[in-house]
Amino acid sequence: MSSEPLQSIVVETTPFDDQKPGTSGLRKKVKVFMQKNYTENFVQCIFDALGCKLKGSTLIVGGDGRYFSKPAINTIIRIASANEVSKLIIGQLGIFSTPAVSALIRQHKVLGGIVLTASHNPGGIRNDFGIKYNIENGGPAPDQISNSIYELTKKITQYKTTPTLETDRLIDILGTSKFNVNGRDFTVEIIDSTKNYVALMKEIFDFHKLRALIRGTDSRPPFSILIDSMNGVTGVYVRNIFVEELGASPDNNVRRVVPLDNFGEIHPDPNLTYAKDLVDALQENASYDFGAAFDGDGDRNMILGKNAFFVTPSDSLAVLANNLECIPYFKKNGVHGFARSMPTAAAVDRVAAKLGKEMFEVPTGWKYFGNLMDAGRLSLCGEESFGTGSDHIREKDGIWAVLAWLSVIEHKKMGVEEILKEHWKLYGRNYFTRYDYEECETEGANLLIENLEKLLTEGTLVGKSYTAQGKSYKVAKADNFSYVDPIDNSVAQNQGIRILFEDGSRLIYRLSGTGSSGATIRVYIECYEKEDVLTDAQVMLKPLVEIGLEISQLKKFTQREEPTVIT
Ligand code: VG1
Ligand code: CO
Repeated sequence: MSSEPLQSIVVETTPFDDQKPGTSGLRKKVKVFMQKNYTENFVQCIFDALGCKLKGSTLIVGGDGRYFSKPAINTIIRIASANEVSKLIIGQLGIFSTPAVSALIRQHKVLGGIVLTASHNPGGIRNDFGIKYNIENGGPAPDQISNSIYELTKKITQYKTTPTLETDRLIDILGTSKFNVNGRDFTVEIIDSTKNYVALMKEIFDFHKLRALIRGTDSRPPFSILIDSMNGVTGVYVRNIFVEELGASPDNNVRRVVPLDNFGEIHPDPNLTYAKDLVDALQENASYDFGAAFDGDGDRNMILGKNAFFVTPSDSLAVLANNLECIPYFKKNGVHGFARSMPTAAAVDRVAAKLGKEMFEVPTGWKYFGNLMDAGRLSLCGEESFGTGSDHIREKDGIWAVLAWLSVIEHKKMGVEEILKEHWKLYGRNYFTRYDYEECETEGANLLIENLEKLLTEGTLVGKSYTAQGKSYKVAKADNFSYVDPIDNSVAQNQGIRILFEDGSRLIYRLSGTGSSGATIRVYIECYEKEDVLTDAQVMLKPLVEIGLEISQLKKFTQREEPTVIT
């Protein structure tokens, strides 16, 4: 390709005041990113935050292929070339799942990666886009780096770019292009989106056994699966892994496996509300033994059994923790500690206690797991928000979670529901539900949190009893969760209001940090039962839900009668 010398230029710009990264990167409406210099400013600030490490570095770039990905990648190429980055490794057509980016950063031992995604948020011209920076270990940038990026966005005055660098169709074709920018070499390598990731999964799992499970053997009928990519990026990985490698049927075992830049106008979030299609398919067709869905960028997963039997992510984590020995990766590397985010139900804690493993409780967001993994103290972790993963990478990993579940099923020769029932019998059951009130008025949502904080400072909650539907709960402790990282002692404060009851039940309130408009309030409700483990979760948690609404006065502050999503 073009080898004639190119010159970069400096472009004057002015700051935007809304470029604060949230729980996982900067997420805004596409229209916001399309504003003149908006994307350029943010990308330049990422580079400025990296300081002298940037010079001569290699970065991985790619994302879930949502609308605006291509122009954003072209902008990144031009700005990177002008900022003395020496090489970009980009997925063909800009496609990489979030777990695949994490894996590539680690495999190539590069400085980091830029992930273009707004994850489970809807895509398309009227919806969301996002940019996230991942560091050397493959994980999302820690708060300290995100904060310095944000500080820079507030005062940026110029960015550097190479406008004459021809990006037209550059990312469409596999191969390496070399440029000469300001007398330096700048390389763009376009690689296959799935190859490295598929190889990694083959190292971790026993594909022969999984293939036998899915295809069936002389002594065992095929285990019938239905994998739903929800038109997100996992489509390409699912076709490769489940159809080509594991022998699943492209017609009957997978669905929505062509990534679309607007996700077919659906909300690519694998939960009971937004993946209702999959739930219905499993309920209508009882021959399916297993169902799974992923979000837009492939880091979330939902696991269902026969007749759409639902596995809460908190239970999913606990079951995997209890059965890791059947996965070759853990046989080889051993199992160190476990961890969960604070709002995630504590089912895995019981497994950790029984197996004598270290257990960590971190704030919401995958970035808090990375240090523990790097220190060799954490092997498996999860979040209630459909995130499960291990120390094979530093992001949650939807496809990994499904392969892990299939490995457990293959090993135990049991179905999903049976496995859960056995687990509850052994450990008791943590009932969990989450109520989401999406896109509320920001003012009301803030007032709700302020009011709860007031109750905390007044100290009136502790010792108080609440009764609903004949059940009483006494408050043992109430606080705003803060976390000290055991490895680098960094502190994360105000991570969610917790009301902890004497019997171990919990109510948690926090505002979402991934939305792009209005405020989303999340209420997490959990209780534990040692004996009566087969009641429906919504029935079991009804009294606590009522109490949770009463304490927070949610209806008054939000004018909402019902949540938008119940999980
Ligand atoms: C949500 C989830 C959180 C998850 C985050 C990113 O954050 O609650 O557990 O880590 O999304 O997931 P929030 O701040 O909206 O509650 V993803 O798949 O959107 O990268
Ligand atoms: Co995601």
